[in-house]
Amino acid sequence: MDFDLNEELQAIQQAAREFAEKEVAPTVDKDDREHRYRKDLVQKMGELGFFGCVIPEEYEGTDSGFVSLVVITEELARIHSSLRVAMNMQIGPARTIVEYGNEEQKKRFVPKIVTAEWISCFAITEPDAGSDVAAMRTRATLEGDHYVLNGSKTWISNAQVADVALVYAYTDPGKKHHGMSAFMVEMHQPGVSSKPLTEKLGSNASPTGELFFDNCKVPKENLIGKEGEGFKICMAELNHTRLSCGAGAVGVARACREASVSYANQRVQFGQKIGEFQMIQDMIAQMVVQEDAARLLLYRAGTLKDQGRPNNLETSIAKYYAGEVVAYSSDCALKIYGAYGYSKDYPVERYFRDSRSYQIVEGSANIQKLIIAQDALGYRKANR
Ligand code: GRA
Repeated sequence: MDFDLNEELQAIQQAAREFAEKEVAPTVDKDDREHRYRKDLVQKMGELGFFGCVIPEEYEGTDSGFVSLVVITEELARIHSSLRVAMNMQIGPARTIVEYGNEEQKKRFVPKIVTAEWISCFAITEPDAGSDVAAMRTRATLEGDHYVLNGSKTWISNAQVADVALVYAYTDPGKKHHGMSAFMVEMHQPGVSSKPLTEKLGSNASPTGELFFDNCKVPKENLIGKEGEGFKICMAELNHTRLSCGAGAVGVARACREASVSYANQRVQFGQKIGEFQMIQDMIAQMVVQEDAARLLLYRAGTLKDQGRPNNLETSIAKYYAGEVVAYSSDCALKIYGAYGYSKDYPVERYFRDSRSYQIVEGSANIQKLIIAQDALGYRKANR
């Protein structure tokens, strides 16, 4: 097994790093403080092909694969975790349409999402349906040549800036999860409205909001897959977005490790660099090992996806572990920086705030553990 990135992946990594360091880093603190969504940067990411990595070339993708998705997302999140979210919002719907949509839908939606001409999002969560996806109440009722969508979604990244959304709703609630369906919904139309959510702990430059559908008409042609396939499609989408979410966690963990190493080599206390104290070394060693292990788990899951092999279990393992790693690393970074870590003068307080999202989004840490443990115990196979 080869643990080095091949030349193509190295070039992609270099391009993503250059973009993040040159174009994102200069304004990252200001963007975070001012809660500024940088559509211009998202569009630049589109131009650079970042959103096309798991999309075939005929739909404006680069088809460089899921490992490249991990590589790109890590580089972005290392500089600004909020931009990691943009990867999922464009790639989640685009890839889902590639996998489950018909030819006409692929041609109509995918190129515009991949190039970021359209900002997109996906809408699963509702006030009473978080981990329990099947508890959603949004309804889509077929009336002639269109569905009528009613309901509301919450905690939706990009809700207030999106042009299109992949929305999950019940077409036949009596059938429970077998009665759920997936739709592409154009956002600039009567019956759709949004509202920003109150201030969050982190991910400040990534907008989050509520979506409301009030007798919103969705053409029949916008049903993705078949009626009743929504739950399966949703799980498949999450299985991909969890990978780049894990990669975002590793990016932030790496930023914590790099900052900690640098500070431990500068800060002098008791007549020596604090890096020379073994208790600091303990933290540095654990940060290095955990970051490395998380990245390898992500590469494994990405490789399985690229090979078209089952990977739900490996993706959940990688996503779960990366979320734990970034929580630990950001905690260590704060301890190593001491009072300066607690101040807004250094980026570690931002890393700390952003890090917390990774144990929550795209299936919480407990949901990943549930998937992993139930597989191990033989109750329910994760890979299907
Ligand atoms: O046997 P069956 O025909 O009834 O089918 C069952 C099962 O086999 C049925 O669904 C099937 N199924 C799947 N099919 C294909 C379950 N998992 C899969 C799969 N991976 N692929 C029902 O199964 P069940 O076990 O009874 O379902 P459940 O109790 O609802 O449990 C499923 C589970 C808990 C794993 C699921 O609901 C889940 O993953 N929940 C977490 C929800 C989540 O991840 N939400 C994320 C929201 S989006 C987000 O966070 C975006 C943030 C933005 C950002 O920062 O990135």
